[in-house]
Amino acid sequence: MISDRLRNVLRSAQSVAAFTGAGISAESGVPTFRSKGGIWTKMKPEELASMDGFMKNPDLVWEWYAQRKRIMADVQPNPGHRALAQMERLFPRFAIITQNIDNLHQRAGNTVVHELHGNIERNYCMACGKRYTNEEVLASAGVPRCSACGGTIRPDVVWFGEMLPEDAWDASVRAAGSADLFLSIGTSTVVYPAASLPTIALDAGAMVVEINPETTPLTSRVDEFLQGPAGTVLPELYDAAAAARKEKA
Ligand code: BJW
Ligand code: ZN
Repeated sequence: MISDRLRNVLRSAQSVAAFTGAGISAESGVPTFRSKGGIWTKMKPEELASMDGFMKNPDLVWEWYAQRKRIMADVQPNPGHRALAQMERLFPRFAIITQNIDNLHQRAGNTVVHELHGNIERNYCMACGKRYTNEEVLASAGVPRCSACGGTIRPDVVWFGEMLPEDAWDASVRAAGSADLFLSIGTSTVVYPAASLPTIALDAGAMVVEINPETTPLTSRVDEFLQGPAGTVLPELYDAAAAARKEKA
């Protein structure tokens, strides 16, 4: 399953970037967006994950986030997340670039995590910017109101039409552009600008490996496609990396 070429790159790589999407958390019990049975087979993305959607139907959008906040607070990192945390210790530079908002990489032990689409544990007032914890906003039913100014509170996530956080984006572009090995894991690679990161890595000469049970628009351009669930493939990749780097030492 692991080619000689990949084994050689695992042995020599100084810098690794792992780009993750909803698929890596699927085996923890967090629903994906676009897979079979995913959230958006039932609802249009713009109706839930956009400012327009929130303005038109605040109760529906807030209830969707409240439900996902509860799910994400209860789930645990899976073997895929844990393998990436172990891999961080094998390479001089190792960055997670995640589109996920669920904190599971941090909870698995990764220390360099660039969050492109925000974080489900944070919330802020759209009028005055005051920050709120999930405990505070989930205490009462319905869309929460700011205690300081009465404004509407929203989750600190990136909706369609909104800019990505500049620091996380800049750090992700640097990590993709300087990686010897770039892993694209559990993402459909259809949401931009995040989906341009594998191309940045390819153009800069990285070996790009995709890990997904299904093909995506990226698949035909990667150096290797490891087809399967992240929770199975990533522990195998970690074992191969640990063995290769032990040989080297
Ligand atoms: C497994 C598995 C297992 C299952 N193991 N794998 C250029 C071209 C076209 C459009 C645009 C463009 N540039 C910008 C746009 C517009 C838009 C966009 O990209 N639209 C396209 C969809 C058409 N982008 C934006 O609006 C972005 N902002 C922006 O561009 O700002 C500049 C700007 C400002 C103003 C005007 C114009 C431009 C913002 C995008 C924000 C995305 N936000 C969301 C919601 C976050 C909060 C929340 O969670 O509620 O982010 S949308 C949603 O999609 C979420 C995800 O992070 C993101 C990506 O989804 P992901 O992670 O790939 O999940 P899935 O479900 O799609 O795929 C799961 C995969 O896992 C599948 O492949 C499965 O097979 C696999 N899988 N089991 C491994 N066990
Ligand atoms: Zn306020």
